[in-house]
Amino acid sequence: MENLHDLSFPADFLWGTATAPYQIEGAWNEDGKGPSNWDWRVHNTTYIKDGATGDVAVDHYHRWREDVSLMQQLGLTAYRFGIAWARVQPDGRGAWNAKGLEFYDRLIDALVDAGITPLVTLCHYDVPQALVEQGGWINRDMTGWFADYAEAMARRYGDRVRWWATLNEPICIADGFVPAPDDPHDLAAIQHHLLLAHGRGVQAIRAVNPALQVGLVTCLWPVHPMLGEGNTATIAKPGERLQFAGSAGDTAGAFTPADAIEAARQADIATNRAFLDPIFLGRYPQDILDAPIPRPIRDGDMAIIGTRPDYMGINYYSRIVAAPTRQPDGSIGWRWVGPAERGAPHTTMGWEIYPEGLHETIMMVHREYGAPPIIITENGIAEDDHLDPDGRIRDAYRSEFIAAHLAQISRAIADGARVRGYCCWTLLDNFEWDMGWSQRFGLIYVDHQTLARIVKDSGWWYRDIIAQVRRSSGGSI
Ligand code: IFM
Repeated sequence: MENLHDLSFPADFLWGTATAPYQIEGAWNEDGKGPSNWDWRVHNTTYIKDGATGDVAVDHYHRWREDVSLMQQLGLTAYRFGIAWARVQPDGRGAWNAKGLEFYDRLIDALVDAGITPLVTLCHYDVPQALVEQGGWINRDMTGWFADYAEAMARRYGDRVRWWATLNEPICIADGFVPAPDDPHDLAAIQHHLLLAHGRGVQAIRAVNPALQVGLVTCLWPVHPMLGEGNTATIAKPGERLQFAGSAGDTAGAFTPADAIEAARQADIATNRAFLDPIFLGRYPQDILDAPIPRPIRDGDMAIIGTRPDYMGINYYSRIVAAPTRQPDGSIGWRWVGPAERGAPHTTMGWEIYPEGLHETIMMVHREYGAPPIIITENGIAEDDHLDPDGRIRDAYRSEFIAAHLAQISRAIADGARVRGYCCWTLLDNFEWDMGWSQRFGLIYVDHQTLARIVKDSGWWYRDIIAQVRRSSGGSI
């Protein structure tokens, strides 16, 4: 376990957990909620492991009081959750659903009463299915519908909610679009419209109240190039990620170090810079502008997209190790070399455990995008948790994972980064999208049959860490 005694966090640091509405709420068709794209996906496709659905999920819609009470027991000072657009506006346009709006009123009031700062995400993948039937994110009008929804939410809840995020992980929203677009122009449109919706959402919320803090949440990965295969593979070290120790003339297989560096550069653009450059610099990376399929950019779009956010929400889970591949036309492409292939430690999601990458990612955003305030909006680990006969879940690996990542955040703060909070993914074991119920990420164990909640050892450990930091003046542990 990381020695946490040397770590230091600001006294007002937000200590939270994060969830997403589809993954926890259930009540998919109750109290006037409209169907969402995820309701459609789970009921009409075979993508989901074991045919699982979020129809009931972990029943947070009915058990929210118990869940807020658990947050209090953990001593959380923040809670990041999402609004299900189809619950508050069943068709995504027009009439609002009073019962849905009141559900979030009650939840927010309970959080505020408990001294827990709410952080709201407007779209964590799910949108009203009625809008998908009009093209969804392929349709440019979606950006206006989203801005109207963002404005209405800020009007309704902005008196109690200061922290807002427009979208969660636009890269995943685009990838998960169902049915997958046949026409690559549609994919380019989805990607552009998501960013435009973000920019219009920021402007709409700011117009309601400029004091509200609005950001985008994306998953970021440091990318490290890899050359060679098996035992002879070399991964360029963090901080030297555009260089290999060997001479530029070294080769491994058919590729040169320059090829590996090019592969990593491409992966970095596709996963990180495709989002960071537009929102902070107001322009797409040149590779995207030069791509054979153009994004449908109209005059004025980039200024809207580049409306500077108040903070950056970073979801950090792992790094990408990218190896070069040869494209049919002979040019270099890239492939993700997973940790199992490299014999590196990884979680049940198949993601490498690589805490140092969080420091690298934070510092990259800090240095290259004008030092924005940062919230770590997700970070966590899925493992095979077991409920022991004595009723405990002994998940020391989860505490170790979180401790190692907190150490990297503290290091980044010491290096000047403006990190304002940490939301562990996730509060409760929940519905992990296409992987159904197979992954347990929670600080709280959920019995899939009874939906009973049991705080894992890591949950109590997190409570103790939060308490220690908050007790000590200046935030040192
Ligand atoms: O469960 C997801 C979450 O919805 C978005 N970020 C990654 C998590 C783990 O896969």
